[in-house]
Amino acid sequence: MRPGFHGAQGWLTTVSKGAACLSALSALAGFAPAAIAQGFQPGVSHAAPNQMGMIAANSTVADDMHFFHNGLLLPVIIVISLFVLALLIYVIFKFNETANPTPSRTTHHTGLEVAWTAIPLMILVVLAIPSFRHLTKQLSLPPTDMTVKVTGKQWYWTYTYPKEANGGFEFDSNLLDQDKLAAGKMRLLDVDNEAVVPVGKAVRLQITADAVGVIHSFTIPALGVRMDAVPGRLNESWFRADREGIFYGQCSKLCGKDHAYMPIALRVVSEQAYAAWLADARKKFASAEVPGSGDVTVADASAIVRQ
Ligand SMILES: [Cu+2]
Repeated sequence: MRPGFHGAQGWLTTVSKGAACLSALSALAGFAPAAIAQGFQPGVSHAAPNQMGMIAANSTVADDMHFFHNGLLLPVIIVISLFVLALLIYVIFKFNETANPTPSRTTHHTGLEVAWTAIPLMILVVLAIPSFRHLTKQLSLPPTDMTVKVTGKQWYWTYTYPKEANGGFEFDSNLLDQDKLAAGKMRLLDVDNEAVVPVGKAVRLQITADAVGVIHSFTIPALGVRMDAVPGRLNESWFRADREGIFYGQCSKLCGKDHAYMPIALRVVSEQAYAAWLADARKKFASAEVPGSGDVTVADASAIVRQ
């Protein structure tokens, strides 16, 4: 979390802290040691049961989103709701038939009409400014350290690590067999091949969909990433993970019969662990040699997904 957001978010992070306590308690009780060992943390990797509020932020973009929602939108809507409730209660008691037998015949009040137009307008402007600022930050890529290309298919994801970043391979990431889930594995979230990235590095995501497929949406809430995967189009997004662990997401565009069964599992590891994983993955996925490119064109993207 950015230092600047601590104050504004203090009372709002209570819920996530509660979730962290619950996970600590369950670990103490020997409830989920395997899951903890794999970097899984309820409320951090994925929403905990009965969790309120959002999953803990793990990138500067997600921090901004949390601040915008928790620090600005929520207080504004609470004040407006309480104000309207107070007006309703006032009217019910002050202007009921017994208290006010002869009602006023006023139909217009210029000052009031200007006020109830101008004040909501000003509230919207106040909300729009940080909203556009956050959108710009989310969509303008800073200088990135590496690129991962993500292709949404029916119904799984393919991750491509371009040659320039010591990659040159790609692999499919499929939902695990739900009937044979190992202990500590998350139902409907864990996959056979996780995407892996190093912690603290700006990762550029190039997101597209199978050229002959449908539209998907690549979403990882903890990292503040959500981007449509559209056939024939290469969208970009980015994130910089603040801490290690496994972070889950799901396809967020209704894309067909197995929409619910194409989860995203992204593991954030130390740089050394990432280098070791890269060396392994290059061997493991050697058969799926892909053209290297940090700037895969749409034509390249189609060629890759057709392989
Ligand atoms: Cu999908």
